[in-house]
Amino acid sequence: MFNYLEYVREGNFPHIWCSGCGDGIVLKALIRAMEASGMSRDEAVMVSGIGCSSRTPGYVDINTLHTTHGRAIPFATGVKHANPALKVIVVTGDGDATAIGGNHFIHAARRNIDLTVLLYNNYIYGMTGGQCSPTTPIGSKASTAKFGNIEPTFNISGLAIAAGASFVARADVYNTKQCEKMIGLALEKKGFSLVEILTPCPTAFGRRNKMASPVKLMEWLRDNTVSGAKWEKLSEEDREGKIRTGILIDLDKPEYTEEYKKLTEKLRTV
Ligand SMILES: Cc1ncc(C[n+]2csc(CCOP(=O)(O)OP(=O)(O)O)c2C)c(N)n1
Ligand code: SF4
Repeated sequence: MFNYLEYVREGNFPHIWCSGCGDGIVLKALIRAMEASGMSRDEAVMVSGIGCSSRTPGYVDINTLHTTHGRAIPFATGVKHANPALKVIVVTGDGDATAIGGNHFIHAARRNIDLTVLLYNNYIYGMTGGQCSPTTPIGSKASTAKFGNIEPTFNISGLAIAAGASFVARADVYNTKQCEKMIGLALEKKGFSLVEILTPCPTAFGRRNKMASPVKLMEWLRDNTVSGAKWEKLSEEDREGKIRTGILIDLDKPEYTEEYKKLTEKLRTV
């Protein structure tokens, strides 16, 4: 029997997430993936910024850093660079990683630094009450878009691929098995790995968009996501409006801390 309590800080419960929030489902998938990977908890470090999703490290009993809004990736880069043997996991939100922290996200992917980034995409700023983020769909309502958002959205996974990440996958909390699997693969991968995880925010997003019930949001995920194998069989027409999940890219490329080590060793012998 799996003992989740070994991985959590019981003293920090009950958690602060609203009922129906998907963040707890990601937490469970992450714990299961960590256990399956056989990683040492002493050698794992989890870093987050600020947001509902960024509360995750508060609940996990490994080395954790809760940093400033948008700055999880630079803190994590520092940790990894100081001790490349560590397994460094970043937990971030769509606002945290692609708005205030957008530049850090792009450049960590470009450097291909060995971080596992779990980006909880709930299409909104949850913690501060529902302002638009760069992933809020066109037409959706937000506290900063009372008449519907007119801004085009970022394709986060596409952005990471274009910037140079070696592993990019998309998952959603309706398909928990796939979510756990994608996190596990990202943990194994050397290089910048991203799992963009679609997760419902019934409070700040759902209520404004006729999906106040968490069940509605879960049904939306079920009906609008298509995993890799099924996606390949769909016609262009049937793909319209659907979101592809599963592995989107998996490449072997030079990793930053290894390249840095090689360079310092070379210079030492000159
Ligand atoms: C420098 C700075 N600007 C703004 C804030 C306010 N703030 C805290 S969390 C947050 C948004 C978080 O949204 P997201 O990253 O999407 O995470 P979610 O809460 O949806 O999980 C903002 C704007 C802050 N803490 N610091
Ligand atoms: S506001 Fe949204 S993201 Fe934050 S805990 Fe509530 S449901 Fe989750």
